Amino acid sequence: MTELLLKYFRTQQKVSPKEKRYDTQCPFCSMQCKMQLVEESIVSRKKYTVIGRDNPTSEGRLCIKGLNAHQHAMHHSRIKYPLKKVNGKFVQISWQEALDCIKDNFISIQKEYGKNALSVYGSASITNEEAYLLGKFARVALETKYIDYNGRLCMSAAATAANQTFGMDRGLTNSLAEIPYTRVIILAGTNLAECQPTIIPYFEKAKENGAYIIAIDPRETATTKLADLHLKGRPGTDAALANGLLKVILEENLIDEAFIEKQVNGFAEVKEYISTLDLKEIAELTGVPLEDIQKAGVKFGKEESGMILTARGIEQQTDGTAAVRNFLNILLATGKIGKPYSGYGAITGQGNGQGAREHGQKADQLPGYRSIENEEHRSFIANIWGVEEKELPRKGVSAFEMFEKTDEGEIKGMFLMCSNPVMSNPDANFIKRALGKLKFFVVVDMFMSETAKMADIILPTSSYLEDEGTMTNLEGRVILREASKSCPGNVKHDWQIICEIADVLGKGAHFSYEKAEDIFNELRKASKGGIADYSGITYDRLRREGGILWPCPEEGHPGTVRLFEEGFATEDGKAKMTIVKNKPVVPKEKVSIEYPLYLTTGRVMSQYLTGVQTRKSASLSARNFESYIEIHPKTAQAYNILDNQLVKVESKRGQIVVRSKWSESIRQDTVFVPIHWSGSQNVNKLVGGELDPSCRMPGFKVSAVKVQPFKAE
Ligand SMILES: Nc1nc2c(c(=O)[nH]1)N[C@H]1C(S)=C(S)[C@@H](COP(=O)(O)OP(=O)(O)OC[C@H]3O[C@@H](n4cnc5c(=O)[nH]c(N)nc54)[C@H](O)[C@@H]3O)O[C@H]1N2
Ligand SMILES: Nc1nc2c(c(=O)[nH]1)N[C@H]1C(S)=C(S)[C@@H](COP(=O)(O)OP(=O)(O)OC[C@H]3O[C@@H](n4cnc5c(=O)[nH]c(N)nc54)[C@H](O)[C@@H]3O)O[C@H]1N2
Ligand code: SF4
Ligand SMILES: [Mo]
Repeated sequence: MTELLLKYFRTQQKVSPKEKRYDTQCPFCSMQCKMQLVEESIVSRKKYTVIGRDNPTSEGRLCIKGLNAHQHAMHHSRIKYPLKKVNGKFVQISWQEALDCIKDNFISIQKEYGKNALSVYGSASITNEEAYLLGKFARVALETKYIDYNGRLCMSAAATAANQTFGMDRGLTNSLAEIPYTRVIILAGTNLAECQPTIIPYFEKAKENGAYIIAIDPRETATTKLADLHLKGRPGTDAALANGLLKVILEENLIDEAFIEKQVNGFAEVKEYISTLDLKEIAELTGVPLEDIQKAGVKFGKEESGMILTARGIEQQTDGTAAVRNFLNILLATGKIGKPYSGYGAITGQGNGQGAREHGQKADQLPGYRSIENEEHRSFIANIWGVEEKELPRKGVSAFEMFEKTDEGEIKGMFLMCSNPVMSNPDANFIKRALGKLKFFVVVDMFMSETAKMADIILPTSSYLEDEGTMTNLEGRVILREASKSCPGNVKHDWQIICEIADVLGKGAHFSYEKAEDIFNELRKASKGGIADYSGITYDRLRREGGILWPCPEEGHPGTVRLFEEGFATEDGKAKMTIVKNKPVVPKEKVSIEYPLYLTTGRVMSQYLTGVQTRKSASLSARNFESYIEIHPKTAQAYNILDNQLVKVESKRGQIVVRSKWSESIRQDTVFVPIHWSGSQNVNKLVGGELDPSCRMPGFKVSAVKVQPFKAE
């Protein structure tokens, strides 16, 4: 009998495995690496293999997160049916029940408290079609001014700085293909080796070709190891450091006078201001040795081509916009933009961090990077949406400020799609309190995130394997994510969910689409003539050409690879330099006797953002399964903290408990905690809610904390 069974199984195994292949893109970072998931059915088991697919950006490479992304998408804890909280517990309900409940609550809240009592919180991990639709949903279906999204915590400083300086914001002014040929690169507050790992070969090639790399980071990271010079500055002092670099460039006369004359406004004022600064003071303030500031300034100024790339290290500050503008001042003074192998890049974070900031999820924005306060823009979009211009709401407030409005009682209901603000916003204890005051809270997610737990209704959504649509990667390249796997259970796509709610609210006529492509075709019209013009891009072209860099105003237009070759996007075609003071307008939290250390926060390679997805992956969690505090051994010893010991970390706002990781590679006055773990390890319990006055970015990268060994009470 056993023999027979064994024989049966052997023959079964020999049967050629049934194989399915799904084309898609990684759901995580802005590289948007193209991939294929191969599903083999072997007896009762399914085996998954992931293959990188060639494309102009990641060139077929994948990192550890992409290789394991399917583990969360296939995870048993995916929410597959709508859920409603009844007496504190979630129960499964039908879509009809969920939609009716949302309709009743939304209508009664707006009747009692007015249209703006409802709010929408969006995301840069959804497709362009969905981001566009969510903006339209807030303005047309809910008629509320309150919409913003998680990109506010991510790209807002760089975007505002680029808009103010160049008149437009596209993350990279050049394609990645130019990086290998540039002569000098400044990496300011970016850890791309861990955060966009498949980008690294571009920098390795640049190094092979002799490029000099300067990294600015208070820690040594996989990225700073690529650098020839590491400026290990004190957190939050990057604006001053940039002034130092510019001072060296001016003193050594390494400026491009012809370029400044033709293309730049404000140079004389900036030069005048810089002449009043003292390099020694800057060295002291930043903690970067004077010789290194001089070396970096001379190197950047002297080379004939150069690029500056910034990321959240310098941007997630209460002077993030100013800090970026100051680095742009360096580019402009040296004429290193708008020509081959020279330019700027804000390394975009989320998968659709670029596209999702262009088409109307921002509080003050309409599609195509239009302004909701500009009469012409309003009329143009109102016309496309089939509503009256005067019916469109005006601008609302930023992401964190929406929670302040919730806490104050002005916002009573929220529709949240694809974000986990209980973990990702500053002052997590406050966010939880504010969300607790909502009368009605709807969350659209794949999982029971820390935020979803607080919802009244959870709507289950599709993953990157199931949901087709376009994403715009860090280069500004619009690409089509082909996703064809069928949805599990009763899951629907984000765009379908938006349309169905609009329909029960009586606005179905404005939200009638059969497929994502229909929404894209409307987005194309809505973006026409705007800064982020997608009107020449079609799904057919994306399939044929593999991706198109915007602006692309005509179907015959090839897309725009390098920006600003013929001047800037400002009225007079000139870029604007501006004076940036060493000390920010909104003072950053200072260390004190009570809170003597700077805390900065960020990422590790194997985990993604609030970890809701990556913590579900066994392979990724095995690499980093809990949070930690990176601390210099000398600092640790001063506070009696051993290596690998639980540590209580406290700020004025809260406390967390994480394990110590001694490391000589971090500054002695600074500690680092990653952002991916929840509950008592949620680092945002420590971070404050002060915002950059220009872009409303929180200061995630500087808080004052104290540390001590953790003792169970
Ligand atoms: N593995 C992984 N990859 C990701 C993500 C992820 O969660 N995990 N998230 C994605 C997203 S949404 C984003 S926005 C990007 C973020 O990408 P990055 O901005 O590169 O990542 P961070 O780790 O937040 O910060 C970058 C570096 O800034 C340094 N830093 C901290 N404070 C300062 C400072 O005051 N000045 C300077 N100069 N540097 C400072 C940190 O030490 C860190 O090494 O990554 C994307 N890719
Ligand atoms: N202290 C500190 N805080 C930070 C940062 C920092 O550096 N330091 N970085 C900030 C940055 S740059 C960012 S981008 C934010 C991001 O922070 P969040 O906006 O909270 O981002 P995620 O953790 O990606 O949360 C996404 C949620 O949506 C779900 N989800 C995933 N895909 C989909 C989808 O297609 N549709 C729907 N409906 N749901 C989906 C996931 O399961 C998850 O629960 O965090 C910010 N917070
Ligand atoms: S996380 Fe980023 S670099 Fe890694 S595979 Fe995904 S898209 Fe590519
Ligand atoms: Mo981000």
